[in-house]
Formats: sequence, structure tokens, C-alpha cells
Amino acid sequence: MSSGIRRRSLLSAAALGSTAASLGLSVPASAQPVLGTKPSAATLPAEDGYDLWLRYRRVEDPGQLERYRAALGTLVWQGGGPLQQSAVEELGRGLTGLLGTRVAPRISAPSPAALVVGTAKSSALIRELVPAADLAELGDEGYVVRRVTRRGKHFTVVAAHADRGVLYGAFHLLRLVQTRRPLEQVDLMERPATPLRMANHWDNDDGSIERGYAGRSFFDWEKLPQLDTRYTDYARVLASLSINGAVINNVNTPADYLAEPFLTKLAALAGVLRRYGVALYVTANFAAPIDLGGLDTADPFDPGVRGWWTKQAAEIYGKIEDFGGFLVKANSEGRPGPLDYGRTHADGANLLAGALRPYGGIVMWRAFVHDSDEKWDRQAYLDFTPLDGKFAHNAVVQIKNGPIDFQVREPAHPLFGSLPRTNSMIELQVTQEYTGHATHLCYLVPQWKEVLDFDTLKAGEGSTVARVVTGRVHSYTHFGFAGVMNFGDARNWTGSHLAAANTHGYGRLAWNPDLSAQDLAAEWTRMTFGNDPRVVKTVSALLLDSWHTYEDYTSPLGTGYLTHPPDASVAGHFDPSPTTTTQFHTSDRAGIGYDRTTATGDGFTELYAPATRDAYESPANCPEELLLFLHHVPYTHRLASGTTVIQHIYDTHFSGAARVADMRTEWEGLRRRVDHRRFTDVHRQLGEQITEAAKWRDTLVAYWFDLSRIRDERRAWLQAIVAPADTVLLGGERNELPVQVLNATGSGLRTVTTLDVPEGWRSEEAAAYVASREGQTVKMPVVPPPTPALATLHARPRSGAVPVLDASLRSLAKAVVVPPAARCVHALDAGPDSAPVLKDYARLSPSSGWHEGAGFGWVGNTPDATDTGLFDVVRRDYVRDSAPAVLRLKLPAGRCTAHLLTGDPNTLNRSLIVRVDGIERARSEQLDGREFTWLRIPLDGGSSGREVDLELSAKEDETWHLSACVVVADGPA
Ligand code: GCV
Repeated sequence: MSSGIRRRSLLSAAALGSTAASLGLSVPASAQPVLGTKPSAATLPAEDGYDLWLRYRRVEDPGQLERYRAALGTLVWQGGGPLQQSAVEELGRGLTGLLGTRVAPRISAPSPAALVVGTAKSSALIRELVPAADLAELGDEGYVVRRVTRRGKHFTVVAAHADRGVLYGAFHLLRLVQTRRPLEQVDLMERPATPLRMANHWDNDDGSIERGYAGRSFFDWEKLPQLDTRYTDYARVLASLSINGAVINNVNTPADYLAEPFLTKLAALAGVLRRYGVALYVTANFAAPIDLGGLDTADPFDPGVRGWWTKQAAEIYGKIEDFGGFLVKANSEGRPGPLDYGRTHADGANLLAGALRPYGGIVMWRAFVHDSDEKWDRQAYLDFTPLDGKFAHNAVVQIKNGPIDFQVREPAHPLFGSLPRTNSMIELQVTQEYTGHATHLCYLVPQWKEVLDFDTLKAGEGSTVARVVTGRVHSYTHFGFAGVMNFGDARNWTGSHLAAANTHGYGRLAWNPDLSAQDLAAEWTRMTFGNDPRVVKTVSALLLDSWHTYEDYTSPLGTGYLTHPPDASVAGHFDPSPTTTTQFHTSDRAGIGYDRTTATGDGFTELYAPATRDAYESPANCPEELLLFLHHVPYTHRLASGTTVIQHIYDTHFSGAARVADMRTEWEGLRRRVDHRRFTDVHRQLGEQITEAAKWRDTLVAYWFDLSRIRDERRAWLQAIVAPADTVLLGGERNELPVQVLNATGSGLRTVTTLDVPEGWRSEEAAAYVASREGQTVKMPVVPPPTPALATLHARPRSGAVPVLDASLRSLAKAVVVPPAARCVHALDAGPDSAPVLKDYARLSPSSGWHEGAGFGWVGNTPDATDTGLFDVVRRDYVRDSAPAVLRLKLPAGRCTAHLLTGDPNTLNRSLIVRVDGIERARSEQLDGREFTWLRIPLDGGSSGREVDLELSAKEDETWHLSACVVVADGPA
């Protein structure tokens, strides 16, 4: 790839055509006559962020504006295909906004200067202005942007060999103006580093997005094939980054997308994307021959299966001639795959590749496979390296940047460079699953740069990841970048204005991985917030510092995986939860970190080139930021600075969290320099980040102090741990909640602990003496009201002016309140027969058929049951089913109320619908993992009692859950 090459072109004069041709472009509201004055900062018009970096606000500096207007005010286009037309439309829109005067295409250049766009094929003027040899070097996607002066006329030329190059060149020219670059000497030539530059969406057909934090999916499958302008704007945004492929559905996908009615919808979408050079791809479910085709196998060696894929590919290409191909997640996290039939990943990929080959389609086969936590770091390498050379030419193995799962810090994946005969591409996560969602500012370009710059050494020095995935180390036929997108239907696309910097950075790096994080941060800032030097400096600095800041207050020295449970639902991977992820950071009383060495650990280091392995093998020589990813060390292990690991953890958590407050102060300095609306949005977001950072700091500092009992040399504090944090309380009774108070000061303290409880609850404070570095458990009395409820209780210790780690999640109890069995008509704790039952409650399991003597039980279909082992005795287990089930209850005379508890300690829980006598009486909303809710249904036993049937069901294709059912007689009114 050659980028930014300076060239000189001397061309002879040419006769120019003269007829003006307008494409009828609309003029943005901002295209007002030039006023020649800088708009007052106080009057910056409010922006909602929808334009992202495609903001075409008028150039403020009058001199610069005049120069741009002179150079670009006349746009000459002599025709071309749809991609060129999109380029010209964008130039019309962009320049009209930027120059403050209407710019429309014409076919000749009467004025002394003009912007000329096109290909040699479609434009005589381009043929005259740009030597054919230059264009021949550009391939199908490259372009030149060049100033050519001839006979006193100045031409700014955007020229390419193919239409797509014109489109990308047009966006480049606009970027130059948006970032206020002088054009007098412009002479650049660009070609992409990789052919595959993919946007991967993890969007589901029900509108939800796996790991999406910007609202719901904007792919509206109900309305498609009906289109709306957002699809066009989406395609423009991708094209502005030169992204040329979009996988529009989640890697965890049903088979549906491969057949009608989806194909017609996909074809409509593909039509919009095509005009911007973006090919449409879908994720294929490997079991599709079974799920869609009605076959009894998906075995890649089965002729019927092969035939099915061949027929399916023909059908897809019949509707979408430029369909890109399939992305596949197979035999990973429960997905079907070739291993189910004793075949290999290569066998599976080749099956699909074979079906796509006649049409030029490709298969991107993910290497993200892990069966067990213990083998997670090595499994992809162990499964895929023996298959090197066995994948079809039109198959590409898609490899996550690191061996685990998009953690804050991981080494580069050992598969890079280890598959010399297998097309490989890199998968980066733009959506911030483990890096703070759309709440924390975490600019990931510096992280990606580190991975791209990592020298695998596998093919000698200089075989960096960037060179591997840009096909410069091995002779790959397909290679490139995939980015898991952070777009949703939020008006500003990414939920937070600042998160869009990651989208921009990803696309730009996919085009040219040599671009620097500094340049990209500044470029995005200029295009998004304008060119005020103070804004550029401040925002760039905020972006560039943010990953390290996030790392400091979350995951020190490569600890990784500290967010709550790995298989948690949509909201998962946000809060700290060190106690539930010990299998990854293996902290214990003696030390911290995961031993991945070959000498004493799991042997992961062995997967790297010898020099890297040797460095990784030694705590003294490995990169310090990966120390705890690679080694288990004592808390007193000294870092190069002389600081111990535990002190480093304390220091970075406090300084990192403090820096977030500084970040907001920095942002405040831009109050009048950024429009009020976006200023306020970002300000609010940074406020949330301050709170969240304190939560991370206090939770982790408290956790590691508790384990190590080593005091911070610089700080002292008190902390509380409620254990167990998930607890059952009996309503109307005196309960005792155990709270451990820990003293992280240098001397013994008299402490008093209080419990924050909701209104209507009672609690008393508890006093305890706690020795230095010791913990003392106090029993906090608490009396909730008798009605079933859910509540969060906060334990707050104090001792004079000693600071308290108050934001620690470990000082919270998440309680479920149930009435004592003695006060209930029915007190049923649901779950499998093997699970524990709350004292005095009756078990409601799949085997609880209706029994008159018991007064409750299933009639007809009996549900399944699950025990997660997580949470308290009531919430850990439940009965569940996708089919409806009828729970019959015997009611006494008079009115009573049934309370049904639903939720899941782990995963998303969609709905519980309760019908009585065919009428819907209650329905739960979608709940994230760990969330529960009580449904309340008034019932009437009549004058002599009766039996009532509660029909429990879920929405179509969903599963209902029931953790407990209590029925209490209503008291006198
Ligand atoms: C799409 C992690 C995420 C999952 C994701 C998976 C993958 O496990 O938490 O949500 O599934 O990676 O990349 O396939």
C-alpha cells in the first residue's frame, strides 16, 4: 500500500465541456451566504449527534473559506455508475455545507479552478489530468486526490481506476476540508491495506443487540423490505470509513436469515448498501440444513447437506447478486458445528465455502472457541493450527485480537502468524462489552494499535499482527478486519457521542493500520466537534488517555475478567464482580494472577515464538502490563518501579478514578466551544463514569484488601462486606444480616454500622471494635414489611473521620423478602427436586403433580427445572418451560393474593405471563440476568373456597421462569 505519496503532474491543456448538469441535490440548512464572521460560540446550534463525523458545517475562517470556495466551488463530473453518483451526491452535500454555497455537479469547468472527480473510463477530463499509469496502480478501491495546475487553471482532482475509489476519494477530500487541510499542494494516493473491512453486527431479529449499548437494532425486520433513510445514512457512514462489508446479524443466530421472508428483506437492504460499496453478508447457523431444510443432519460430509447449502446459495445469489458470504460461529458457546459430527472446523468452513465459490462469496469462520475456562486461552490455537492449509481458498479464519474475549488488556492472539497457509483476519470489538459499555469513555484505538504492532516473530522479525492480517507476511487470498459494531437505534448511533470515536478509529485503521492513535483521535474530534484548537487538544487528550484510565480503575496489570458472570445477559460485563470470576484472575490470600507459564502453569506461553515465550515465561521480563495475565505472584511482588503489586493496585485504582473527575473538569472547559446539547450529554456521561469508577475502585480495593490484608501505604479506610450479598429475608420478622466490617487503618477502631433500608423497614445500628487489618462480623437487625418485595440494602460502617469505601458493591445486599410459611395459604419454593428449599416452604418441582391433599400442583404439562447454584435458596433455582403449564391452587374462602417471583441469577429472562380463567392477569417485562420481579395477582376463594388454575406461559419462542409462588390471605380492608 502506498499512502500519501506526493506526485507532480504536468499535463497539456484540454478543451473542456461546458454544459452544467445538476443532480438536484438538496441544500443543507447550514448553506447560508458567507458572512465572513466566526459564529459566536454561545450560539452554536444544538446537535443531536446523528451526523457523527459527517458534519459539514461551514468553514469559519474567511480567508480559508475563500480558498476552499475558489478551489472546490465548481464540481465537474462527467458521469459514472451508481457509486460515483453517491460520491458526487456526498460531495454536493458536503461542500454545500462546508463552503456555505450551493455546489452542484456540472460536466465542464469554465472557471479558473474546479474540483474534478471520476475515473478514466467515465471522464475525458480525468484522462487528461491524471496519467493512466497512476490510475493503474490504484486497484479497485484506491484513489488519488491531487492538485493539478495547467495553463493557469487549478484543478483539484479526485480520480480512481474504479467507481468505488471515487467514492472513497470523495470522502477523503471532504475529510481534508473538515479538518481544514490546505489543498494547494495536495497530492496523495491511497489504497486500502486489506480487501476485507467488515462491520459485524450482533443484532437479533427481535430488535435486541447482544452487547449493544445504543438502544435497539435499527434493522427493522418487521418493516423491511420497506426502507427508510437511516439505512442510507448507515451506508454513507460505512463508506466514509471505506468499510466494504456488513454482517447484519448476530453470530449467535437462528437459521432464519437464509430463507424467505428474510431474503427479500435482505435484498432490499443490500440494494441500499450496494450504492455505497458495501456488500451484505449474513451469519449462518451451521444447523440450518436441519432447522430450515428439514434434514436430520448438518454433517458436512453428508451429500444431502452439501446439496442443501448449494441450493441455498443459489437462492441467495438469485436475490442478491453481490452477496458477500457467510460469517460462522461454530462449536462455540453452545452453537452447532462440524465437531458435532466428528468433523473439523475446516470441514465445516469448506462445506459453506464450496457452496459460495461459484458466486465469488467467502466464508469467515470464527476461531473464538472455548469449552472450558481452563483451556480457554489455548483452545483456538490447539484446534486451528493442526488444520493449517486445510481451509478452502475462499474461507478466512476470523481471530479475536486476544486469546480470551476482548478484555481490557490481553496479549495478541497466538494464532496470528501461526496459520501461514490459512487466510486470517482480525476481529476487534468496537462495542465496549468489557470496557464500560456506552457509559465509560474508553477509546480503544491505542489498544488495537498495540495488538497490530505486536511482532509475532513467527515468520521472522517484522511479522507483526498488522502485516499478517494485511496479507504481507503470508500469501493469503483473503484477509482483513472485522469490527463488532457499537451502533443501535439511538439518535447518535452509539449511545454516547464519544463512543463513536471507536467506530471511526476502527474503520480508519482497517483501511490503514499504520495511522496513529493521535492522528485518528484528532481527526475524529475535528470532524465531530470542530476545529477549535482547544477542543481538538482537550478531546484528543481525553480520548488518548481513556483506555489507560479505565484500565487503572478496573483491571490492573492484565488481571482481566473482573466483570460479573461471563455468561450473564445483556447488561452483563459492566459491574465489577471479582468474587464470581476467580477462575480467571485466581486471586487468593497469597497472591494474584493466572499462571500461564510453561514451567508451572497451563503452558499458554508455549504458543508464542521462542523469544516471546521466553519473555512471557518470566515475571521479571514479561511486559509489566501483562504480568497478572501471565503469572500468579505474591501481592508483595515488586514491579520495576519498586512498588509492590498490591500497592500498585491501590494506587492505580485511586488515581484512575480520580482522573475521571479531572476528565469532566477538562470537558467543562469546553462549555462554550461545543454546542450545548452535546456538551450536556457528554457532561452527564462523564458524571455517570465518575460514579461507576468509584464503584470499581471501592469494590476491587476492598476485595484485594480483604484477601491480602496488606495495608495501603498511602491511604487508610473502613470497608464493609455483606455476605451473603444475595439473601432471603422474612417479611414482618426480625432478620439478622451478617455484615463484616474491615479495618484497613493502622490501629484498632470502635465502629458503628448502619444499614440503609427502604421506607417502611426497620433496622438498628450495630457497634463493634475492629482491630487493625482485621474483620469483625456484626449482625444487623432488619425487619422488612410482610409483603413480598425485592430491595437493596447498603451497609455503612463509620468510625470518626476515617474514610469509608462506600461505593463498594460488596457493601450491598440484594434481598428478596418472602412471607414466613406460617402466614401463607401456600408457600412454594420452585426448582428441581435436588435443590434446597426455604425452611417451612413446600417444594414446587416438575414432579409436583396436582394433589388435592397438598392443595397445589401441575395439571397437564409439567415444566422443566433448573438449579443455577447462584444466589439464595429462593432465587437460585426455578421451574421453567417454553410451553404453557397450569399450576392449580386450592384457595380458602375469601380474598387472597398470589405473588409469583420470576427472574434468573444468570441470563436474560424474557417474560412470565399469568392467565386465570383464560384472562391475562400479570406479565413481567424483560429482565436482565440477576434481575427479579414479583408479579401480584388478586384472587377470590368465594364464600367456601375453590380451586384456581394459574396458566403460566411465555411469549412465542421464549421461556418462562418461576422461582417462588406464595399466596397470602388479604387482611380486613
Ligand atoms: C456473540 C463473548 C460475549 C458473547 C459473544 C461471544 C462471541 O462470550 O460475551 O456475547 O457472543 O463472546 O464473540 O461469540
